[in-house]
Amino acid sequence: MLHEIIKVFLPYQYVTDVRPFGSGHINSTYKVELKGEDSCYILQKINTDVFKDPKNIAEAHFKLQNAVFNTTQSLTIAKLIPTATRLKLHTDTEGGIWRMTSFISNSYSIDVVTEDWQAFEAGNAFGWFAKNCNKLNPKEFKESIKDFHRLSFRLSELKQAIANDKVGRISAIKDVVKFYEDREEELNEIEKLVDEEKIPLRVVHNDTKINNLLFRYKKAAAVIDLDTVGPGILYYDYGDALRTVANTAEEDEIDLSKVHFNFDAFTAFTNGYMGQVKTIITDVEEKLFYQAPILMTYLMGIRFLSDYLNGDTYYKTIYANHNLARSLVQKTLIESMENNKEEMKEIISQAINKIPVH
Ligand code: ADP
Ligand code: GN1
Ligand code: MG
Repeated sequence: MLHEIIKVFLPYQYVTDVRPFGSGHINSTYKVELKGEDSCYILQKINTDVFKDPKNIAEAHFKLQNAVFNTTQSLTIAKLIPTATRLKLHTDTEGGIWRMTSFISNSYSIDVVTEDWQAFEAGNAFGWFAKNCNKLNPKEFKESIKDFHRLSFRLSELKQAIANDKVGRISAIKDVVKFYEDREEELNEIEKLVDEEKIPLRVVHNDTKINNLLFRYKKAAAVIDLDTVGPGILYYDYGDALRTVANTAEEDEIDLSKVHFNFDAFTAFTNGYMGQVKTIITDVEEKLFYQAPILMTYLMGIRFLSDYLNGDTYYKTIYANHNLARSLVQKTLIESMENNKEEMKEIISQAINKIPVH
């Protein structure tokens, strides 16, 4: 089956290896190697339970690679490779939707930041992505998942999951639910400002976890996983990235004593990110960046929890309590971040107002 699909994109090449690749939670990803070619490819089956309109995703990807990221720069995005008949996507006989992208050569992804340069590079790369997307009109993009980062929507999903308690998991995790419920009120400021249009809507990535970035040697090389690119605000990308960049442990670490907010990684990421975006951010935006890491960690924490209560239908899981483990890591990270708010504000302000040294 996989070989037949590869042929649709690369009819004349001889495949020497195709194997599952990476640790994404949504799509099915394979690395494809070919005889006599140095360059490899990434083949992905798009998760159409999650992405209802894959055509829109492919169109947005194409727009980005043609309109924004079409020049040779040290950083890049993975390019969409059309089928031999010039289609952006292939539909197999069972209705599965496939796409191919160029494999970023000599690249690797990481799940946990262990050195400050990785955090700086991540900030610089996601900031670079945001700055380049500043030329695009968010009205010309559609959200690939409706209300993706809308807190009130995610809270309503959690409430529904609690009420349904489909698989009988709620009684054992009342304290976790309470932790999240206790913070609902104070975190809705950003959504209000977005609705009042005080924070500008832009074209952003919307899924900036650290393994959606590829490194080559000791440099960031490419921003990948463009499925969610579309309307959003800078806080989503800045905050969601720090959720993984400034976590000392894996997203699903069982030993919660290993989970801490890594302030050095936070500082390095912020310096890299703000170095890129400081020329585009507004005064109102500048003020609340410090809330973004907590907001986005919270949002992912409740999404994992909802999926746990719903019986693990959204994210890939490999054991029964996997989503709960992920949610507990987010909870622990939030507690650790909450103790650092004032210092975070200060570092952000310094990074934005730093005068470049020539
Ligand atoms: P998901 O939506 O499931 O997270 P991704 O597009 O992020 O899927 O791909 C999963 C993983 O595959 C990435 O974290 C990365 O390690 C690897 N990967 C994806 N695209 C490429 C690419 N073009 N070049 C090299 N590696 C890639
Ligand atoms: C998913 O696709 P992936 O694994 O890069 C999810 C993100 C979550 C992340 C949590 C489309 O990202 O929103 O933050 O898992 N993507 C989608 O690890 O839901
Ligand atoms: Mg991914």
